[in-house]
Amino acid sequence: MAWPDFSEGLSIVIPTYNERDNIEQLLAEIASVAPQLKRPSEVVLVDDRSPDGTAELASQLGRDKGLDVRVVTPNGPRSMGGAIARGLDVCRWDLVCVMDADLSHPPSLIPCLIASLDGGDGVVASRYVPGADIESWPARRHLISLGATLIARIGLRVRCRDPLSGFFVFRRSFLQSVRIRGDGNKPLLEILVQARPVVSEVPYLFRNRQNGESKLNVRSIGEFLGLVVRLWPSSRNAMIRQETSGLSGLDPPQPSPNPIERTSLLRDDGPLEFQVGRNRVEHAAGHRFRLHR
Ligand SMILES: Nc1nc2c(ncn2[C@@H]2O[C@H](COP(=O)(O)OP(=O)(O)OP(=O)(O)O)[C@@H](O)[C@H]2O)c(=O)[nH]1
Ligand SMILES: [Mg+2]
Repeated sequence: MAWPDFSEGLSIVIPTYNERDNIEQLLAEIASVAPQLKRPSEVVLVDDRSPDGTAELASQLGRDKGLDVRVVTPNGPRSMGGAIARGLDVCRWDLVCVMDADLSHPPSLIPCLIASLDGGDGVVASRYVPGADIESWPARRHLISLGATLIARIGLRVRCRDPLSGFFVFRRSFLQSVRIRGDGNKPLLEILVQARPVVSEVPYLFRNRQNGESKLNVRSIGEFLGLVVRLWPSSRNAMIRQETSGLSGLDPPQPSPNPIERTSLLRDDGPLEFQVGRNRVEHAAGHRFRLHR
């Protein structure tokens, strides 16, 4: 299957905890991109009882903006990864996009992510492919992210360049073979290691959060390392399976095919929907896409 059918809807799964200061802009941006999706869509906001009233505000804003916003409030301990796993369980459509609420992930990229699915298993919005950039991260944050990314790529032999991205598109039917636990808060890594999907990566401009507090702390780093240890046997087993089936599982990590190199994405009324500038990519919102080989 190439381009997903327009009669098929999209579920956008967003974990939230104390995102009151970001939720209005986020939902406004999703509402403004909705016409380009040309398909029904719902927002599944999985909120761990944020004390700042994120969930109530999101429900209200959904009604005001005519967006289908469903707030899910899990029981149990607060967990970003657990919230995403729960969202994937309860969403209505097969096609799902997972993203953060802190405006680091631009909703204007969603149409391009869906277009890039193009017969693959998933699409990752990537900070580490040519054309991508990260805005206003302190050096320490860069170091932590790069270190964790290298641990995941080399230790677990995943080929995706940004396996810790929180912004990605998959089909839930493809994910049925994966048990996403959400421990370590990196569900994409769980998918990449356990299902070995074919994914494309789309570059984007990651913006550091402007409002609200980061939930990244020393404990998150420990939980991530725990996840790597848990996934390690699966990564070895997957490699052995690939070896015995004649595939080159022991190759060093390779970049995933970049959809911009692999296909050309054309706007109906003009050239590429990306403007790739000096080491950064701006996504031009408000255009219709069609896929061209
Ligand atoms: N439901 C739920 N959502 C969470 C939890 N922790 C974080 N989130 C949400 O997960 C998304 C990512 O969280 P962030 O705090 O931005 O973590 P990060 O993106 O790894 O780190 P920074 O962007 O550097 O702050 C945001 O939408 C948060 O609101 C949680 O315990 N439960
Ligand atoms: Mg964030």
